[in-house]
Amino acid sequence: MAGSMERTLVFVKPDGLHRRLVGRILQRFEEKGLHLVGLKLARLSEDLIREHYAEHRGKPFYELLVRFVLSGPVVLMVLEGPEAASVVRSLVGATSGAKASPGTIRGDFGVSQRFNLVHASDGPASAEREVAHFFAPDELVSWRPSDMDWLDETAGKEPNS
Ligand code: FUP
Repeated sequence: MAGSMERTLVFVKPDGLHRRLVGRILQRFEEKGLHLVGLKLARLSEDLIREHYAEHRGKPFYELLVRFVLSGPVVLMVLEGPEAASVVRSLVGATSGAKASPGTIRGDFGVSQRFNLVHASDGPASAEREVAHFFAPDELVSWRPSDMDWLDETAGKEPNS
């Protein structure tokens, strides 16, 4: 049984598209063992973005953040795997690229706090909310990668069984 399987939301922000880093960012998640169950290119509406960042409303960076994310297209994805939300957050790294550890996406590809390439849900509860915020149910595709038995010991059978 794959009891710990989760889904989480990621979007590559406009800086990631302008810098042509979408493929390399997605590759990090795939290499780790997560798989796509949703993927789309979109220009987000202002309402959607303001609601998404509602917890930051009133902070000094809020308007600049909204303007930045509205400034170009984004690539949204839903990734599935064991403990997907925390696995993705550790691959993404700290908020500011200048402080993010080398080896993380933000740590390897940037030095900015605002232009930090990706948004990733910060836990299973926000992941569930954010997946529903950005994807309709019929945009998600459930499937099981053929190597899943080797990625998650809770998912498959014992060797040689
Ligand atoms: P994170 O969860 O790492 O994406 O970061 P937060 O939810 O704390 O912040 C959301 C976004 O606001 C960040 F991705 C970048 C932006 N931000 C700023 O521009 N300045 C700040 O001081 C803090 C956050």
